[in-house]
Amino acid sequence: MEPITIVYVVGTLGMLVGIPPALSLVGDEVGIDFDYLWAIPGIAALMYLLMAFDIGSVQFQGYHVPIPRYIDWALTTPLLVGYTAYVAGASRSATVGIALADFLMIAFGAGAVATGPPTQWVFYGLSSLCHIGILVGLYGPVRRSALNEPPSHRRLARLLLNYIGFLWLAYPLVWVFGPGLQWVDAAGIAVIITYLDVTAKVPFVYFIYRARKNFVQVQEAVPDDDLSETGASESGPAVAVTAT
Ligand code: RET
Repeated sequence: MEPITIVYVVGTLGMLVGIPPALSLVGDEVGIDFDYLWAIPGIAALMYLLMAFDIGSVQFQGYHVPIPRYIDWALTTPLLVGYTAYVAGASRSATVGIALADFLMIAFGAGAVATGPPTQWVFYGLSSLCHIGILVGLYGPVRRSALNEPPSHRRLARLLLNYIGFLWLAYPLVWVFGPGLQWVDAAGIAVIITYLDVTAKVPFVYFIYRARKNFVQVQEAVPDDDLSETGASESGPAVAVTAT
């Protein structure tokens, strides 16, 4: 088995870890809808499996590029930023706008990887502008709307926001030394990206899973008060509503 195959198998297994906690939130009456959270590790697991079998990879400028990686990013990174904005209580338009900017970032990134210099750097610049737009959106309107949320929501929103804000900075950097300048070969890049992808997705799902009880109390019971520290978390939404 080639080393790169092992890397992608490990990536697949890593993503699988995120699926059960996300699935457990489907249909939960938690006042906030996490029904599609499973798609983040789910789509990634599938795409990593394809990469493990080297399905859908192409050579661009003599560089090995797995197309499933870009399909994964195009579908799941809008979900990551979209859910972050949603948890922060951002408006629908802000949430959709930031998810759209994210999709464009990946689309331009695909353009960058498919072309050679100098065009690739134009696409790289456009993609980076979208990335900056996402960061401005997250640290501007999204963070501001989180301030109006109950403390437990606000804490989770801030965690997700900073997690995305910092971790994602690695991607454009890695790209420069990989497909961009080709100083690091595709196998080396595969290791780094797999590590980053699993780190970007699985803990993200877990942070939400870990905070799930807060949503029941805050949404259903006392909207303006933080009861997350009272420990009355086992009652569930129906009881909480009757108690109101
Ligand atoms: C590219 C290259 C062009 C410039 C920029 C990029 C940014 C990519 C990002 C990807 C994030 C991926 C994640 C995957 C999770 O599994 C396309 C690399 C700005 C930010 C979080």
